[in-house]
Parts: sequence; C-alpha cells; structure tokens
Amino acid sequence: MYELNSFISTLEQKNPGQDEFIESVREVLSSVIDVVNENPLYLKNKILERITEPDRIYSFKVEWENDEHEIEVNKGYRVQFNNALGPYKGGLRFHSSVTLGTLKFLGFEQIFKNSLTGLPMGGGKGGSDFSPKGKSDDEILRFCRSFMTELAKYIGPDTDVPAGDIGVGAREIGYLYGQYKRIRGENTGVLTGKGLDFGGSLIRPEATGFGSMYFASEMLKAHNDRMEGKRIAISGFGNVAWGAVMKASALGAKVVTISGPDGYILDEDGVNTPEKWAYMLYLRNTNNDVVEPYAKKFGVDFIPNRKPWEVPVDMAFPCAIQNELDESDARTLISNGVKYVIETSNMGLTREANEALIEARIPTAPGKAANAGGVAVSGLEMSQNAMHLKWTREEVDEKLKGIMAGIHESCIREGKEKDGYINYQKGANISGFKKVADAMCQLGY
Ligand code: 2IT
Repeated sequence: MYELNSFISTLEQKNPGQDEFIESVREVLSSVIDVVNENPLYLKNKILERITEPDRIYSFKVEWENDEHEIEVNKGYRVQFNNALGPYKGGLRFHSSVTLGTLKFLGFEQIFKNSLTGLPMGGGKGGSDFSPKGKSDDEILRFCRSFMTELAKYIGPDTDVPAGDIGVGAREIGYLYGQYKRIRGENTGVLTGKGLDFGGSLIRPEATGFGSMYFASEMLKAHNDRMEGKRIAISGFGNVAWGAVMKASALGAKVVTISGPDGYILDEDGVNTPEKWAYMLYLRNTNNDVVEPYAKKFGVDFIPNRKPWEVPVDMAFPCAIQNELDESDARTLISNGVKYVIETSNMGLTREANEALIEARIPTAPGKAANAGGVAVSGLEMSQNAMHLKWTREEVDEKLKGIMAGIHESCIREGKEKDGYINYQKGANISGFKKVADAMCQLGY
C-alpha cells in the first residue's frame, strides 16, 4: 500500500533539485494512488516505482560556432522515459530554462498524454538549455546540426521519434532532419513536424492549438454550452497559441489576448484575421521573444510585464510554459466569472491554481488531455511515413477531432464525481495511467 507523501519524499531524495519532475509525479499520483492501492497486480508489479524512473537518459555536449566565430557549449539531453505502449515519442525543447528536471517532468507527462491518444506511442522528451533568443538563422542552423550529430545515435523510427516543442518549430525540425539524413542516409521520417514536402503531415503545425479547441468544444457540449460568442484569453504567441486563435475564430469565439515574456496584448476586436495570424508566426521567427510589436502594428493595447489572466473572459487557455498561471491568477479568473480553463501548455497551472479552480467547480482541462492533439498528429505523421503516403487535410483533421473526442470521453468515464462535476484532471490521469500500467504488467519487468 502506498501513501502519497511518503512515496513523494522518497522520490525527492532520489531526484534532488528536480522540483518540476516531483510536482508532475505528485499531480499524477494524487489521482491514481487509490487505483494502484486497490489493484493487487499493480502492487505486485511495483508499477509506481518503475513508472517514475526513466528507462534511460542521454546527456551530451553540444558545441557550435556563433557568428563571431567563437565556440559555444550547451547541454543536450534525451530522456527515454517509458516505451510500454510504443516507441518513445515526444518533443525537443530549446529554451534557457531547460534542465534535466524540466525534461523529466515533460517526459513523465508525455507517457500519459500519449497513452490518452490511443495511438501506440511511449513517452520521451529532450532538448537543450540553448536559448534561440537573439540568435541568427545561421546560428540556429549550426546549433541544430551539432545537436543532431549527437542525438542521431539514440533515435530511430521504431525506437524514439522526437518532434518540436518550445523553441523548436518547422525551421528547426528541418535543420535537424537534414542532419539526420546526412548522417544516416535514411528517409524514415524519424522526426515529426517535418516540412510538408519531405514527409510532414498536413495539420501538424496547427494540431496542438486545433486539438485544444476541439477538446474545449467537447467540454462545452458536455455542459450544454457552445463556443460561439465566447470571450477567450490566451497566453503565448508561438505555434500553439497560433493554432488556437485560428480555430477559436473558426468556431465563432473571440480571442482578446496573446502574450509574451514582455507582457500581454489586449485586442478587443479579436485576434481573428489571417494578417494577425501571419504576424504571430513572423514574430516567433524573429527570435526576439517579445509580443509588443503586435500592438504597434495593429494599433491595440500592450500591457507590459503583466499576465493576461486579469482580463475578464469566459474561457482561459494558457498556451505558453509551465507554471504560468498561479493561485492568485486562478482566483482573479474565478472572481471575474471564468467558466472554463483549458490548460494547453504542459503543466501551465500550478498545483494551487488547479486546486482553487477545482474547488470552485470550474471545469478545468489538464494539459495532458487538452494539448494531446499535437502529439496525436505526430502519431498520424508516423503512420503516413511508415506507409509512404500522405493523407489529405480533411482526413487528418477528422482523425484529430475523433481522437480529441475520445480523450474527452475517457475524462468523463474516469473523472465524473458524485455531484456531477467532471474532474478532468482525475479522469485524464486515471485513464492515461491504467493503459500504461496494464501494458507494463503484461510485458513483465
Ligand atoms: O508536448 C508535446 O506533446 C509536444 N511537444 C509534441 C510532441 C510530439 O511528439 O509531437
């Protein structure tokens, strides 16, 4: 029998200084610990000890040359966390905040997210403390080449399939895949999120944001509500926020905020024109990591050094980075009458924020459910690569919609509480966990 706090304190002793990892384990275990304690097979198979230890971690040095012809050195990692359901699958993050603890939290989350999609994918994550901020295109190319020179030793289309995450978009995946092909001479599609002309899937760039809106639509349906006319706050201005604002507009909702590390944009007309969407992508590719120029370009308000959660809205979609919405943000949203919160970044809500929203009975979707559309379409890209064919936009979009609806159903099945409140966090954790745990029991140790 397990007791949550004593399990977590042992884990902390084994993994000192990895706070984000510990937090992500606590989050999953707080939902599944009773399920484990009631299942003799899980207990006998020591599932909790085994699932919280990565299968292996590769750590390597990335040496590259900057535009001043100086050599720079960064840390590179690939965490292969769990492959019970299929090849390790998960993105690469290039961001100054990346530590091994960050990648272990992301890899751990990825196990259950990938399980929720229903596709045969295990969980992994990788990346570097390299900061794309202020870097030239040539520097990005040289960094990606060096990073892949090491990473190529550890990945393969049936073993480990990386993709993008923060700081790694279509451009970086192109450079990384180019180097993989140079080294290995293979066209096996070992990365997902590739360009459309060399094995990439339609809808992959949009998939995380689209999927999150499809999930939200299902939530609203389950609450006899609809997307049309909803006022939405989104954080971030990168790939995920971009997909989300486009789909929100298509569904008749109005997104009034996007944000960056420098502050947030308040656009009362809505972020709802192709010109505004294209400008978000342009801003992302300048590598400056600021959103303020949007305000100047479109003549709207910029609120420096603040988060968008102070704006009264019906729905909030954190789409940027972990712990970006804390307890006081949650309380502000609640007192301003928020009706739904859809965590679209990985662990975007702090534990206290989550608890406050659940206590207030606000339907709150966890990232591993709401943002699974990205990795789901990555899975579809793997299928297309393996078959050497390409599905149409409509085919991929239909499959994505079906997968998101399926995840929503699993959340209801395992997360509906006695008072009728759907605890999405509990639902996602239990259904994601059970599949992996069952597979681990059947596979033996
Ligand atoms: O967090 C995520 O799910 C991703 N960054 C996407 C992973 C993937 O393999 O497409």
